[in-house]
Amino acid sequence: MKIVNAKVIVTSPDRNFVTLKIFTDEGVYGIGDATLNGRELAVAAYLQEHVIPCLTGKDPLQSEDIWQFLYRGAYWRRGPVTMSAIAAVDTALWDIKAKAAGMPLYQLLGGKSRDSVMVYGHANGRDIEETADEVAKYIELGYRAIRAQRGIPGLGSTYGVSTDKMFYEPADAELPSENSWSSERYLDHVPVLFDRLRDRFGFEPHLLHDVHHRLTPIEAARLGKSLEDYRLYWLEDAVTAENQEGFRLIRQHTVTPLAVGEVFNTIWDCKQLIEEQLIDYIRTTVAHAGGITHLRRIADLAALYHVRTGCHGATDLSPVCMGAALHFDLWVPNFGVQEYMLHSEKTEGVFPHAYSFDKGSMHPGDTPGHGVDIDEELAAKYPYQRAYLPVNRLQDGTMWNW
Ligand code: GCO
Ligand code: MG
Repeated sequence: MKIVNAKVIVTSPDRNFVTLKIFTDEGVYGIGDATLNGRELAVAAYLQEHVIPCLTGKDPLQSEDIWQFLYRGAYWRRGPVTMSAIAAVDTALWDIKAKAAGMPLYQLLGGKSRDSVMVYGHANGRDIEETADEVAKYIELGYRAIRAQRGIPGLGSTYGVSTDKMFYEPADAELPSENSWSSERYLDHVPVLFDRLRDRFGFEPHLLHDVHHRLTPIEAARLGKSLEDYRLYWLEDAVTAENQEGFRLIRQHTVTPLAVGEVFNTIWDCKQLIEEQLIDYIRTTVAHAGGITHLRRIADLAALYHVRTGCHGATDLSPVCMGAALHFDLWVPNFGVQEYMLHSEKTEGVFPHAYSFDKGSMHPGDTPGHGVDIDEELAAKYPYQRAYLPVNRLQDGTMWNW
């Protein structure tokens, strides 16, 4: 089998997505997600100008060699743009391989390790009661794991709190909008939310919370400690993680489980975190961490150190990434949970898929490949729209982490 051609499809059915489609001489094609929120066209150009010319003529079944060729061969290693591009190629090649074998992708990874995949949804509200009512809705829908975020009094807007509850979309403006932040206010208000949620819902539902990189290690340690009684499933992105050692300090002070990694792109970004058992869940996913080939490598390292997976699954990961991630989740022995944010109806129309949701769990489906396709005619109706994630400032105007 030979790769004869590949193309990049940029479409914006309510939000931007970049999709790579690889064609073979046997008529089988594969697709991969290359979406990098707010930087979409950089990955599209990387693929178009620097990757696609190298693919023609290669055997698509040699996905490992192609991965190494693109990673080692670029000389310039790692980075979100490069790794998203490599991920898209890798996902498309696994799609081709599984289609050629006539099997769902999870069978090629080693078959299923569970019947279905537990997912968590996002409940958010401007205040405690609104968030609690949202949690109740998710419980009614059958979710067993729910992330809860609340607005913080005195702050105009807060990460994770949307106007349209079920479709949270942070890339909300043509140029970055500005949020304001106070760690002091936040630290005072979050424990009260979880106190209320445990009081109303008991300890049966798994509750999660995302700090979105806002705290320093000592502040995160304090938050983790003050949440211990509410037994969170995880506390996510408590601090920025360029400095992996920062987690050591948090770990020394709290038994609240820690998750991190949605912005990581390689095993090198989490090596120390995993080997020193500074985290409990690794959030890397297919589209941003080098595809199935590399994600599997991260998961295998994590398994040695009791770290479980919790793949990122926000709306800026396309259904192609979601489908591929669900195959990975169904197989991976050290699975924890999968994030699932609903895509809009328009997005669902552009990306027909075999995966399905039932009572808080998902299944990737059994069609050959990863089971997600792209309707190119429909995709063409939604041209790219520039959209940025917000930026964040402290109340005195200092730039902070969004
Ligand atoms: C999450 C994430 C997202 C990110 C988004 C950025 O936990 O789902 O934090 O909401 O903010 O993916 O592109
Ligand atoms: Mg997050």
